[in-house]
Amino acid sequence: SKRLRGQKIARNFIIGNSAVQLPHPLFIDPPSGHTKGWRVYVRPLPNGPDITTWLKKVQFKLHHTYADASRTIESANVKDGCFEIQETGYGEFGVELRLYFPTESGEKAQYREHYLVLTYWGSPEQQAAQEAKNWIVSERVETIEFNEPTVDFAKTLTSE
Ligand code: SLL
Repeated sequence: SKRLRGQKIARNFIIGNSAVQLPHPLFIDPPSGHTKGWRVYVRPLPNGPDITTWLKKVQFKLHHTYADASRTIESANVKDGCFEIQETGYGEFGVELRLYFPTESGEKAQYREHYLVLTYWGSPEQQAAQEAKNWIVSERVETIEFNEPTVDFAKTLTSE
């Protein structure tokens, strides 16, 4: 469909991970040697608009030590509007994310990277709180820009 000449539409969302030290009730029977349970995700801002209207699929590429390193989540299958992979392991690495948009938007996939944080970080007080709760979170607000989107995709992007 027609494109919005000279216009740019930006959307914000979150890319991040949570992690726990194993053993942990959310991660049953981890393989031997796995000391961490984690989730890596793409999700809306707190109380922010749904992102599954414009984000159709996220491919997460994990470290090659994982048997099936490429994991894909479709918007039709997300829970709570959050594209997420859950795993266990022993070490940190950069997760490559490929974000896909509706076919009819004509937008190419966009790449992002998230380096997993599985160890306590920040001030001694922050680290003590993470250890006490056995809960680590590392996330950031990410911006995505669409240059001269189609009129229809622009509507999708800005509808809430
Ligand atoms: C490290 N440079 O050694 C990193 C590599 C790789 C993590 C971390 C695989 C688990 C599995 C896993 O945790 N890989 O074999 O399923 O710290």
